[in-house]
Amino acid sequence: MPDTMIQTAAPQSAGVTHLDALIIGAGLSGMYQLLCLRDRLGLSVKALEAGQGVGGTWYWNRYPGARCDSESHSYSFYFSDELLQEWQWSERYPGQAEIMRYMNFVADKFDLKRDIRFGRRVNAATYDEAANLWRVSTENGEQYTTKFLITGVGCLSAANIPAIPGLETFKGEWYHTGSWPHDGVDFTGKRVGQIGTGSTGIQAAPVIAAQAAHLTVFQRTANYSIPARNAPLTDAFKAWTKTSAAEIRTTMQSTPNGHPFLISPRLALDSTPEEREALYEAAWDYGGLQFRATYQDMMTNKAANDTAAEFLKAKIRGIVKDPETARLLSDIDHPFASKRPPVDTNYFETYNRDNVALVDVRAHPIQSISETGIVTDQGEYPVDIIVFATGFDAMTGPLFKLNITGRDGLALTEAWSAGPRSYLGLQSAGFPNLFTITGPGSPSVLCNMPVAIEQHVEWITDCIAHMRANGIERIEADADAAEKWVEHTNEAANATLLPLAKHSWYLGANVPGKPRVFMPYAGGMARYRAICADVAAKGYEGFVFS
Ligand code: NA7
Repeated sequence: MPDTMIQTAAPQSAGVTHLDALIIGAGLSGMYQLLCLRDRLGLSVKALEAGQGVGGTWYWNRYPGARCDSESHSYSFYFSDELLQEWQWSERYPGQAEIMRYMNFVADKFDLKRDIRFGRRVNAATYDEAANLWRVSTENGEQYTTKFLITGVGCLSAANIPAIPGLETFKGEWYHTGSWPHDGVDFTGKRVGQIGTGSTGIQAAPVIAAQAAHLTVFQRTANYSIPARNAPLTDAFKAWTKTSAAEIRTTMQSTPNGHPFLISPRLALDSTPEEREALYEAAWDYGGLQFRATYQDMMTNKAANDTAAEFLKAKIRGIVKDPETARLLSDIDHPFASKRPPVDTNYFETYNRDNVALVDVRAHPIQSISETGIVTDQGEYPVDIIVFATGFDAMTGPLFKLNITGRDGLALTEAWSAGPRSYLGLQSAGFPNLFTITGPGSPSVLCNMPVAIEQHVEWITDCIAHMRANGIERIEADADAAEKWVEHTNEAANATLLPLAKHSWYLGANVPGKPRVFMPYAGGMARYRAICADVAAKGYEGFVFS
């Protein structure tokens, strides 16, 4: 038995549970990390989860139309061939309910739930330097100590509810899409106001409009969207995903975004306008995020991107019948895919319904919420239900909510007050033995999530195994290495068109007062994977062991 398999004797003190490793969150990240540390390394480990079940982001995001934009055969764990053979998705893109079934299937197959404590929201995590332990508490008063603390809290789990004056006086119902009631919301006969036209709002609006008496969409920034072309999977496709699993995994791990398709080597400006039109038309008909892969230079060359942007704006004008609504929807101020590109089912078509209206809140900002509606300088729009599809305090928000305090009383909020300063998105100087799965500075939201998660979890697992095999008690990112990584993260973003979207949550721009720093690593998942592997091969270069 390798010594990494030996269980640490757990010192227990009254009311405190001591662990080798504590994981926060039981979404894809937390579940796989639990499996790796418990079953592969033999550690004493628990996961704490605020929800009453596994699922992470999908546990909370139950809004109408909630569906993954990654194709189902790629929105899967690839670490277990057996799991890949046993699980079968039914549609091209998995809906929220099916993803929840998948998450529970995984949890049950690997017997994970016995080590997940549900209904536990972490409210503080403090590093005790003398003991080299993290002291973690939950809202319901539980206490834990742990050598390793690993966050799997997701990038998009802290709801951004804008501070609009008067919300507290509103007599109707209101909901944020990211904490949707489990029993659903009945829109029948109701006048609904939806604020926000990101990926979520674009999925929700068609479904709400089909049920509600009336839907008013409040748009601040017009957005591109590509038809998803969702459909049931054919038997032939299902069979192909089983026989070609290894090949699909290789493709996903070799591409910048972790999706199961390659980016074309073609350059947009090398094509004639006719060739471009034909390729864009084919990509539009095929549907989904693959549109972005039509040309290699789409995300690096503004003139190339303009060709795609113009094609998509023309599509909007072609679909939407009312000229003023079409103008507002196609008046898009940023390059295509410089904000997270939405994928939809009948989004623009929804504006052709008699019961749907669009309000431009860029020109006429929301001033307040009254007892009966949403108010701009154009007057009140009466509504019975308000849906906030207003996104999240992304990436740093979920970590800040944990109240993490590292060495010498340094709060994470303080350490990252000018923006996240993480080495590889995995660790931060001043926070020993704390790992952040898909943390800021890693590809995370720019990648198909399960691909990013598997890489991070496996890297963390190998690192902990290495420490245990070598009797190392502490790992901490070196401050200089972290600074260099932050610089590299900025360079990687600046080599693309991504920073040109001034209202993007990638930049923190959606949350008033948040520092404008490009947070995810835009250098590509495959490149990032190679960098992490190289760091480990060089004895964890840039980390300090003690
Ligand atoms: P997003 O993409 O952040 O979209 C939020 C939307 O809400 C966006 O249109 C915002 O406009 C709008 N918003 C936010 N605050 C306001 C206020 N105060 N007034 C008017 N409109 C506002 O969040 P999603 O939930 O759609 O998507 C998040 C990710 O989940 C997605 O990218 C996928 O990765 C899955 P803005 O653009 O900021 O002007």
